[in-house]
Order: sequence, then C-alpha cells, then structure tokens
Amino acid sequence: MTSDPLAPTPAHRFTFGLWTVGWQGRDPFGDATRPALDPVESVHRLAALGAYGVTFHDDDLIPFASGDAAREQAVKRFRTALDTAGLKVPMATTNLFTHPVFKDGAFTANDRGVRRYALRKTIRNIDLAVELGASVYVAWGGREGAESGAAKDVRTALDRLKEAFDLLGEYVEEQGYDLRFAIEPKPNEPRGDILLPTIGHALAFIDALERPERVGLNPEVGHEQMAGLNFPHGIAQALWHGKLFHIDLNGQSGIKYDQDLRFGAGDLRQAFWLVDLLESAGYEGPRHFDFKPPRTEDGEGVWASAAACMRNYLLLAQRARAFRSDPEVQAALAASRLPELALPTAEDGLAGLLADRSAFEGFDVDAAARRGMAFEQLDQLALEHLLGAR
Ligand SMILES: [Mn+2]
Repeated sequence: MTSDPLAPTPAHRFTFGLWTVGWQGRDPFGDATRPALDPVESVHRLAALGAYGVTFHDDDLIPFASGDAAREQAVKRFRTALDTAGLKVPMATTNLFTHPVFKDGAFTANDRGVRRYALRKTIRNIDLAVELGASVYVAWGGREGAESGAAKDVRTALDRLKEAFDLLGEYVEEQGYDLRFAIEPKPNEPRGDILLPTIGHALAFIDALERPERVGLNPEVGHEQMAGLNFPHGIAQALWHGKLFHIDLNGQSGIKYDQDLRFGAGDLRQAFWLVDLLESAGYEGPRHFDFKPPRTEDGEGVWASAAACMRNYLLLAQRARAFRSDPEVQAALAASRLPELALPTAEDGLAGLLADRSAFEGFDVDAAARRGMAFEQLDQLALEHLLGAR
C-alpha cells in the first residue's frame, strides 16, 4: 500500500457519477467529441484511481425503453463489475430531463399523465438503487420550471412537488427501505427558471413535507455559484439544519452557464473554505464529484480530470489542516474575536440583558466602533497557506 497522503483510497469516500466520466461532450452547439463509455469500464477505471464508489441515473445504466431482458443483463454486468472492483453505490437518481416527454418537467409537469409516469419511473429506479446498496436518492428537478410567467402556476406546482415527495416517502417507508432523499437545487439551465433554485429555497420547502426527516439536500458547488451565492456559507447552513445528506463537488467560474469543471478549477478560494468546512464539521457522507471533463479532452484526458478532482480535494484538505494548526492563525482568529462569537449573547437571559446598564447606557459605542477586526491579516494567512507559502 502507498503512504502518499495525496493518493486517494476508498477510505476518502470519493465517488463519481457514471454520467460524469461518461459525458461524451455533446453541448447545445456541438456534437459528441468522445465515444460512449461502457459503465463496466468506468467502474474499473475509477476503482484503479482510488475511488470508493459510483452513482447513476437509471438511464445511465439501462438505456431508456430497454426491454426486461436487456435491463436484467445491464444490471447483472454492472453488479459483477462492482463486486470485482470493490466499488460501492451510495447514491442513485432518476433521469427526468433527457426524454422529450419531460420537456415541461416531471413531478410538476402541467400534464398529469407525465407526472404519474415520472413517479413510476422514479419508484422503479428506487427499487434498483436499494438493491445495489444506495442509502441516498438524489432528486434534481432540472426541468421543473418555466421560461414564461403564465406557463407555470408556481404555488400549484409546489403543491404537486410536495405531493411527489410525500408519495415517494410513503413508498420507501412501506417497503421498509433505509433510504433518504436529497434535493439538488439549481437556479436555471435547462429551464429559464427552476423551482427550488437555491439551498435556502429547498430547506424551506422540506419543512412543508409530510416526512421532513427523510428529505435533505444535495447541493452542488456550481449551482449556488451560478446564482452568485457563497457555496461554503450555503453548506454551513445546510449542516446547521442537519440537512447535508450528500454533496456534488465541481468547479465554476462565476455567474454563467453551468460549467461543471473538475473540482479545484473555477473558484479556488471557495473550494478551500468548502474543504476546510467539510473536514472540520465532521461531514461523513461521500465526496461526490459531479463534473464534466471538457469536450476538448480525449479518453485519457477524462481520467486525468477525474484523478485531479480527488487530488485537488486532498491537497485542499492538507492546506486547510495546515491553516488550522498554525499557531499564528490561532492567534489571528483570537485577534478577530472568533472565540467571542461562540459565547451566547445573553447568558443572563432577557431580564439580565434589560437590567445590564453596561449593555446600553454605559456601553462605549465609539470605542467599539473604532476597534479593527483584523480580518485582513487572518485572510492573508489563509491565502498563504492555500498558495503553499507557509
Ligand atoms: Mn452542474
């Protein structure tokens, strides 16, 4: 066994979607630049790189509209590959966006028949997910949205979305499955505006469900950044609510189309704070990469890109550990009064606060206003650790 701390091993729990390394590079302006990849080959290549597991949409594994015999054969080959390579399937999801039938959405399509079909397609793949050992089922509602105002009655569509999650929760409970759902927010693309566009919208929605304990989040780096939001802040709030069931790691450069760059590309500083947070908060779920090797890459470039996702995570984790254990950083954190933020504001209760003349009448507002926060020194220390200068 290798002792290289930057060599990924299954203990790091790195996972990849079959659709990530398997992306053929087809975009709205150009055809595929790479041949289709056999899921069996992906399993073996990912295992060789040190991954822990793979995830899939139903249609990644079993082409849409396959007959029963073809379905059985595809699952059997996949399962044999998993067993041989020692890879796990911690998560699965449903493709409710590629086929034209889902052009107006799935769980919130205006057409009731499409909604019922979408639920049955999902339930069918939930059975397979559980059979393969998954404990998280992701729901990305890419087509649940609209391009124009009157096309979607959003309040009614949210009723239908709640109905869908309540029915899926009921099914999973009836079957006795140990499976939780993770909603993946995204602001737009492919729809002009997608329902549950951010972590915050999804958290509020989950509270309205019949089984809120069974539903959490699968936030994706690029999706929040497409909305101009701070991803580590969103993840911190998801953790605070106990709702970080899964995570999609990738890279994004600001507010533009969904880039799905390899992890570490795009906004490197947010990637640093994200890894610092995940590692220090004790997040125990898979580190799942949902990226697309750019269409400029050939087959070998795909695996180089996948390997780099894991290496960048481990590099950032190493840099974050060095930052946290540096005595100068600890002094800078104290100078910025981070330990003070951890103290309750009114341990003495409301009565104590109201009776405390030093809290208001005697409080030296001007002195407090003059006091610098020393955040620049603290942030520079972080940057120097990130750049390897310390
Ligand atoms: Mn994405």
